[in-house]
Amino acid sequence: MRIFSGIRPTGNIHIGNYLGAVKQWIELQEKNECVFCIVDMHAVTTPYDPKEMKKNILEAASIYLAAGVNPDKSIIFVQSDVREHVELAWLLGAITPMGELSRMTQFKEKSKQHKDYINAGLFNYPVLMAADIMLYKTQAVPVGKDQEQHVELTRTIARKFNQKFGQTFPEPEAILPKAGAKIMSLQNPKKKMSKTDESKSYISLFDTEEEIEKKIMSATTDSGKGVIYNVTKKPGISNLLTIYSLLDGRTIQEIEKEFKGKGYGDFKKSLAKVLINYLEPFRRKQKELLTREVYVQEILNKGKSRAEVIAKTTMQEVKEKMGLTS
Ligand code: AQP
Repeated sequence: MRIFSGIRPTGNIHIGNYLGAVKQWIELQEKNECVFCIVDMHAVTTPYDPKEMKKNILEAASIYLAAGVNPDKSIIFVQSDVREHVELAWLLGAITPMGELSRMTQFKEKSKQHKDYINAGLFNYPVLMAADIMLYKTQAVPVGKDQEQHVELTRTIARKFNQKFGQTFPEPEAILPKAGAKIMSLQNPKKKMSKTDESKSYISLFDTEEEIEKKIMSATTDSGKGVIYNVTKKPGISNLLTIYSLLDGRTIQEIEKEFKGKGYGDFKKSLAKVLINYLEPFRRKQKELLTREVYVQEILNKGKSRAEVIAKTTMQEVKEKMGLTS
């Protein structure tokens, strides 16, 4: 299968991004042809600092590598390096119904989050995402829950294109992890963990031991006692239990049993330890990779060349089918 997925270089990649998306990539790359993109053109649709962009892109690339993406197997590249993404997005925009775009939850949420930055790019971002996916004739897209609706829209766009211009694109499926598809904010467990939120609401893959401890100890918990999984009554503790179980490998029930009769404090201290140990190799590899900028850049250059071969072939076909000169 051809797989495509990406992350916006908008800052510190957190355990939500890891558990929702990246962790799946590592398993999928073993048996599939994977294309992993750093989607910088999506990052400009919400407030950002241009001076930070290059750093964030290199950091994202080093995170992919530190997490275990194998550049000899998978294609790793930067979206803006392959111009066909934008070209295809424009053409797909012409067959995307406005009504479908208006329904997108991410647009509504991000418009609320950035009230002074509601732009047409943010509204159109699902069309660019569809182009990212379709350019590689992708069959499956490993993502977190928040992106499921965009993959569904991509299927609609692919179907419309095929009906109008002849069979060209597969209708891609979203692959969601069984658990961890929506890790919630540490400060507000009713909201998803997000890298553009305040730093104490997420655990970055590269937080120091002290930062992890502080963030977990100050995470919002629920009234009452008992380390019990109940998303409706105890959303805070349930979110922490999900993270604990995914990193520690034990089931939620086993962890509940261990903390029976104990308080939130004991549970949080233990979770902080689990996180510190789990993330230690990331911190180490990331530190090393950040001193090897040339090596990381070479991987991105190679990825660009490999991605371009596929992208150019698809664009040629699309233009021919749409009656445009190529
Ligand atoms: N909280 C989450 N739980 C599980 N998966 C998540 N993802 C994001 N948040 C969670 C998944 O991570 C991948 C990359 O996401 P993105 O960088 O493209 O942007 P996003 O979905 O908007 O993620 P953030 O962290 O909330 O970033 P900002 O703050 O920049 O908007 C996707 O597969 C996503 O589903």
